Amino acid sequence: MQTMNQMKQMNLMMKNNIKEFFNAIDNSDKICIIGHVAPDGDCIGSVMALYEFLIGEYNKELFIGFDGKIPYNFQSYVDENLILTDFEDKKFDLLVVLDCSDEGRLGKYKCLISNSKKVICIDHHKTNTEFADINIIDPAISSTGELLFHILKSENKQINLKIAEYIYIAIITDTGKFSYSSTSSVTHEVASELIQIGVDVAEIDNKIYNSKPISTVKAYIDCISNINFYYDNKLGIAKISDEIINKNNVNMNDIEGIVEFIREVNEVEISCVLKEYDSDLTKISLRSKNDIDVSDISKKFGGGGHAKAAGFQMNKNIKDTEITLIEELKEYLGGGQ
Ligand SMILES: [Mn+2]
Repeated sequence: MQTMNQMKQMNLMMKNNIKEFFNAIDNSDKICIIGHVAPDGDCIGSVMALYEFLIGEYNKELFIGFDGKIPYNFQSYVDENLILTDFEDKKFDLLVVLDCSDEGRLGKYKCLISNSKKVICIDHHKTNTEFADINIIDPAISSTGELLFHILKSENKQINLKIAEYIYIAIITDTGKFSYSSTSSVTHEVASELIQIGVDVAEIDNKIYNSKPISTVKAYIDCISNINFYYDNKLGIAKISDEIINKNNVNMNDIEGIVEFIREVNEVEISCVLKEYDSDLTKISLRSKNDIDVSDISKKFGGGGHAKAAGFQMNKNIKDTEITLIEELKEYLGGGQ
């Protein structure tokens, strides 16, 4: 586990990369900050925290990009007018990519890589491909938000309340409210500092977790009433079908927490949610409880992520994806039925 002491003894390469990051900011006029497709709490929190920091400390032309709808519970934290829409012909001095493991995860903003003089990636995915010019990557850290906190602190930068709130959102969402194994004592120390700065923990919890529209909850109920279990209940699979989405008039990314719900089952080792995007496109989210590394499984199919939370997509319909996945997981979950 990482301790504050180890963090203070940040390795030399990391230190140099952080220096280069701040030099690059100093030397740039037009800066764009983006995250990964289908933005989640860590992605949104990190992008907005860095945006707030830059707007407070520098006089730069700033842009932010999110590819995919901002989930309903994060909308109050993002001014949608700031989001870059016409970008194909835009050139930037600096592109900062946050919480994104590879170029493919940039979605429609992938072209910005070649349209920017310098690219910096700040990330904590162990599957990160180091695609940027400067890579500040630490897979031992709970979230990109926490990593950003350490980066700012290492250069004695001021963290104001807004930045603190965004970093706190990034941390709680990526650690499952401090419950995943990526949560370290340092993560708690960081949270402690953020609360000292003035973060209202209960207010953020209400906004992020206790604000579900009834339509989303009904879609959630439809999904969890059709979970299938395999391999002596070690594998649980739920499907978010097009039918469920349309019937309840919700967005795919608004239905949260199903993969975590399945993992609550005592015997479950791998929980899985299949999302039907098209008749030949299904996205797969995987979570593991103990020793199985689901990022290895995802990598086989061109995806990535963390040991206990990963994902990929398949060009198959949702039913065939389920069949393929059950077969694929046989080697991890063994015999039984
Ligand atoms: Mn993350």
